[in-house]
Amino acid sequence: MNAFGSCCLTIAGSDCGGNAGIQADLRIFNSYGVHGCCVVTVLTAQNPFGVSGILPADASFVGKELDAVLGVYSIGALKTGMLYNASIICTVAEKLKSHAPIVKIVDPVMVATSGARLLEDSAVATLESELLPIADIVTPNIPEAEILSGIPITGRDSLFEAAEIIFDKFGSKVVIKGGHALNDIALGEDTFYDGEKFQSFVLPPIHNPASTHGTGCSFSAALAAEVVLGRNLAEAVCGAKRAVHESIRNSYFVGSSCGVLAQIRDLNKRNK
Ligand code: PXL
Repeated sequence: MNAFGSCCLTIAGSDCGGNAGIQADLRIFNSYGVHGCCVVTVLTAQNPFGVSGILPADASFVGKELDAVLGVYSIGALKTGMLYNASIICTVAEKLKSHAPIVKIVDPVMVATSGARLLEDSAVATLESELLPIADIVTPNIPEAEILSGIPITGRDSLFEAAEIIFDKFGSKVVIKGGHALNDIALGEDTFYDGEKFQSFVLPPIHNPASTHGTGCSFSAALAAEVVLGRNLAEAVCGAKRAVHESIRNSYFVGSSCGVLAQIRDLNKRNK
């Protein structure tokens, strides 16, 4: 940490329901006691049952937001979430290229749990060619890992192979989030590959949580906060997993059938 202290940046979409996107990210940064800057890429109209509208910002405006924060705030780590289209991805990648010391976590957000497309089909190639090569770590779920690696994941062997392919293709470390049980992979088992070895992280399953919407966003935001607090990537994956697990375990209802992840106080203290 430098003399000014470090903060985190999220480059992501807004979820008006407050479950996912920048709202989830800022909630997590706050839980860690870390200041969060937020570059908004798109507005979404949504609730836990579906996305009814998507309004992307002009890529040039996303560039202005980035110019306003990069170099002024002491950003130690950033995460990208919903980027939606190729021009926003190109702008983000171009601006970040000259900020090599910032640890870059790319959450390759493609499809919402509800099935809504959060990345245009045509933008997947741009994500691969422009942004992933400058990522320090990429955090796909299993369907996203299948797309990035180009192979189907049916169990542990193919999961490990997909992680290796992603590392070899983009040169970034990988954590594949296992939100679903799959043959010999446990429910919620996360797999971290740093180019040399695999580490699996498993916590006890949580039955009937009030909500899991926003857990992917929360995980990558927690990774950024853990990194800014001085943890290496393997420690950060472990800490972020525990943080998200606690949020799910304490999730609660704020409307009829409308669950939200819990805000956990003092995650930084818990992880010391
Ligand atoms: O969980 C992926 C995600 C990311 N960002 C935004 C979202 C979602 C899922 O709905 O709405 C803004």
